[in-house]
Parts: sequence; C-alpha cells; structure tokens
Amino acid sequence: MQEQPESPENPQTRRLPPGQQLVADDRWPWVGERSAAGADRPWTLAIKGLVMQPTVFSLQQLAELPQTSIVTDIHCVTRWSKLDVGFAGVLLETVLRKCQAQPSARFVSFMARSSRNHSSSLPLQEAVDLGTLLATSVNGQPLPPDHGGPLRGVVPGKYFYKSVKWVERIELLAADRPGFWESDSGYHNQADPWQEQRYIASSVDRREAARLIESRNFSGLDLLSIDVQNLDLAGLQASTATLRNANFSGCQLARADFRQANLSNACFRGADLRGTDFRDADLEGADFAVADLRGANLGGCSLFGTSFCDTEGDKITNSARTDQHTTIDESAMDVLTEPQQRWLQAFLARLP
Ligand SMILES: Nc1nc2c(c(=O)[nH]1)N[C@H]1C(S)=C(S)[C@@H](COP(=O)(O)O)O[C@H]1N2
Ligand SMILES: [Mo]
Repeated sequence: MQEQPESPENPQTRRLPPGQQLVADDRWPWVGERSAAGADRPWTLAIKGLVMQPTVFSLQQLAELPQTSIVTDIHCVTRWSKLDVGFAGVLLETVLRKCQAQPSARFVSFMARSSRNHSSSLPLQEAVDLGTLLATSVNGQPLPPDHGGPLRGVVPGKYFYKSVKWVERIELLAADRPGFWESDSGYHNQADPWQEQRYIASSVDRREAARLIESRNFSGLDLLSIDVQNLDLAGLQASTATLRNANFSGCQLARADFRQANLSNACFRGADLRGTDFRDADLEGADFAVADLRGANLGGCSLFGTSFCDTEGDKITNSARTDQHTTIDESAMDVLTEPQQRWLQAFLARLP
C-alpha cells in the first residue's frame, strides 16, 4: 500500500492568523486586569442606553434565558492563541431580544465592574453577527474570576481585547465610544486577527521622529508603532518609554537602556542588542528572532508570547544569539509557547 505523504503543515497552525503562536494546551495566560472590583456585591448585568426596555438581570435571571454553547479560538493581540475553547452562556442577541434595541442604536459598549471601568465596543450588528456571547462557563466549568467570572463577553473572530471580563453593563449607543485599550493604548478598533489589525498607525510624524533619533533619547515618551528599522541607535536611552509595536528590526542598539519600557509586540529581528538592558520591561509578543542578545539582560521582563526564534513545523530556525552573559528568567518557561520553551531550554542548558 502506498503511504500517504505527510502534510508538512500541522492542521492547527493552519488555523492560526498571521503572527500568532499556540500556547501550550494546558495554559491560558492572563492579560490586563486580574480581578473585578466590588466582588462582594451581588452580580447584576444592566442593559441600558438605546433600548426600549432597559433591564437589570441577576445571574439567576440570565441562567433562565436560553443558553448557548460555542467553541471558539482565542487570539490575543500579543501573539498567543488558544484553539477550541468551549464557552457557554447567553448570546448578546438573546438578551437584546428581551430589551429591544432602538432603531438609532449602532454600537454596543461592554463595561466591566473593575477599578478602571474597563470597556470595549463594537458595531452592534457586527457584535450580533459574530455570535457574541455573555459567557458564564468555560470548558464545562464556571468561568474562573481571574478570567472574567462570573460573566465575560466573548467575541469570536476578534482579538481577545474585545472580550471584556466582568461585564456588568452593556450600553447601546448611536455613536461609537472606543474602549480602554482602543482609546488609551492605540489598539486597533476593528481588531480583525486575520488582517492583523493590532494597532493604529504611529502618531509620531517624520520630522519629530528624526529629531528623537538624533537625540537618542526616547525616555518616558509614548512612541506607539514608531518605525526606526535599520538605524544606528547604539546606547539609546528609552527607559519607561511606551514603544508598543515599535519596529527596531535590524537596528544597532548595543548597550541601549530599555528598563521598564513597554515593548509589547515590538520587533527586534536581527537587531544588535549586545549588552542591552531590558530589565522589568514588558516584552509580551516581542520578536527577537536573529537578534544578537549576547550580554543582554531580560531579567524581570514580562514574556508572554515573546519569540526568540522562528519555527517551521518542528524545526527551530533564525534563533537569537546568546552567550553566558545573557540573562533570561527561568520563569519565562511558563509563559512562552512550546517551541519558544524549547529554545529557552536549550539556552539554559548552555549556561555554565
Ligand atoms: N475588564 C477587562 N477585560 C479585559 C481586559 C482587561 O484588562 N480588563 N483585557 C482584555 C485583553 S487585552 C485580553 S487579551 C483578554 C484576556 O483575557 P484573559 O485574561 O482571560 O486571558 O481580556 C480582555 N478583556
Ligand atoms: Mo490582549
């Protein structure tokens, strides 16, 4: 009998949007807020704004509405994904059938019971069409409080920041009211993972960028999505800067200071990072493939979804270069994806 040629592609990776990596099956990272506020008060869900019948539901009343189970994929903007997660609860559509949207309602805002009044919004029709769920359980268990229990939004087909944890208010609006990450941190308001709608474009114009590059001082500045690829920025001062989604690929950044900077989703591919200080920086989703990390210090960094190499099937390629003076916390083992963990294991094994 003829053998079937083995597919080079893992069927799971085919379901991954561009730039995403799978977390280990038993992992579910926490992102953003970790707990609700006022958890001692009984939980209620208020539907308000442009509805015919503003309503406050208790959890019991929600449980008495028709329940829906879905299986969906989680794609976090910081590049980790988790496939086939089973959520159950009440469809947004079911709740809205009770409360009846007014014709002028065009957007829906989900608001959390949390200390910073976290929220996110979507066009109303899109939220309904995507099958947005108000979830109370995950994989057959009550939703854990640190993942948004007792009640969270789950918006299939969008980056997970559209899925608000601890939802306690849903407001229908005539005009959009962009949420916390979207208005505060430059997250893209459309959030389609297949189109990599992660961040809005840089707010820094070219002249301002040129001046900053000349000064080599980014300390404390918000330079979301700045693109400085292939420049010589050796010794750059950038401690506490906000550099989400910045493009430093191919840069000379030896001995740069990125302490406590926010570098989530920053690209350092092929950059010279010898002796660079990243201590306590946020490196979630950052890419260090082909970078030279000899003597670099990544101690205390947040490393959810960080990459140090590329993978083709099971093969590790384009690894970052390290030496015995490179510092990466062993605890990162828990938060990296499986191929990246293999890379880290190999790195740790080489240490004296
Ligand atoms: N209330 C609240 N909801 C939130 C956030 C948050 O900070 N606060 N972060 C969002 C982001 S960016 C992501 S990726 C997911 C993370 O959910 P998890 O912590 O259960 O993985 O929640 C989303 N919903
Ligand atoms: Mo996220």
